[in-house]
Amino acid sequence: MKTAFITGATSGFGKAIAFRFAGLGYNLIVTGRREERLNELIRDLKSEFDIEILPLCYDIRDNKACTTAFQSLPEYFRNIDILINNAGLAAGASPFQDSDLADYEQMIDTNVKGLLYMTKLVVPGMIERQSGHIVNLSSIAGIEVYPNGSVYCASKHAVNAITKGLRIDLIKHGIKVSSVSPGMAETEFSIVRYHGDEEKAKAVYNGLTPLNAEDIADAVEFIVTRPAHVSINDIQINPTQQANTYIAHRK
Ligand code: NDP
Ligand code: 8X3
Repeated sequence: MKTAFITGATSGFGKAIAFRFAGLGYNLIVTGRREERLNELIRDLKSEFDIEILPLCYDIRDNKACTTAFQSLPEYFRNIDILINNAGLAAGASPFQDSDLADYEQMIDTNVKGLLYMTKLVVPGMIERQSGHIVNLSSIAGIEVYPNGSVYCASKHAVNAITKGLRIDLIKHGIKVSSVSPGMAETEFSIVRYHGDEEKAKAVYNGLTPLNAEDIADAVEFIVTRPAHVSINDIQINPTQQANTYIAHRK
């Protein structure tokens, strides 16, 4: 049985991807900071699927915690076939000059440094086995820059650069590196971005049907189920009512 390591599986895309991979018969390592959510996820997955699942509860911004968690993996879970670098967030939506440095640090530390920490830990095993697949959750914000999103967009531009760079460096080891770049998707993302203000979060999707977590799981499933000789570099996926980060057709 193959093993997938999914970061940020306590909510949104990561959770949907965990269920999708369970359905594909993968053993799973799932991560997040909220222990109760992880326990709930394990319970729900176990009740539906006959797979092995290991929860790892840690803050991905903390390299030491990433390393300790990774080193705690039992032998059975050490051969990671797929790494889904999904944990991430936007914090705040204000002009650069009005927003908090702490928000910038949280986004860079999670979306960029956390992704690097996990990739650095998982890649040596993939090189040893000369196979593997890394899928990074990027964003349309990695392609375009929009008002009040400079640092979130910067973090996702960095994810794209890392994705492309890894693809170049790992090509000789038979390791695929892909990304998914969604537009607006309704998860806990906007609640987190607006620091818990559910009204503001809801308003982001006013008058349109956003993507949902299952749509992203569809894209990830497509990416990881291609034949060995096919690499999907990126899937950019938007709601039908969103042309780009500026133009949304709201009814
Ligand atoms: P959610 O807020 O629903 O989920 C985010 C996940 O990331 C949670 O499981 C959370 O777990 C985890 N996470 C956040 N910070 C940390 C941390 N410091 N340490 C460990 N885990 C962390 O958002 P989405 O599912 O929507 O987002 C998933 C990814 O997709 C992100 O990278 C986001 O930038 C990207 N994305 C989202 C889009 C959207 O519109 N929703 C569109 C494009 C990209 P916990 O809180 O338990 O730690
Ligand atoms: C999340 C999508 O448009 O809010 O990455 O940046 S967007």
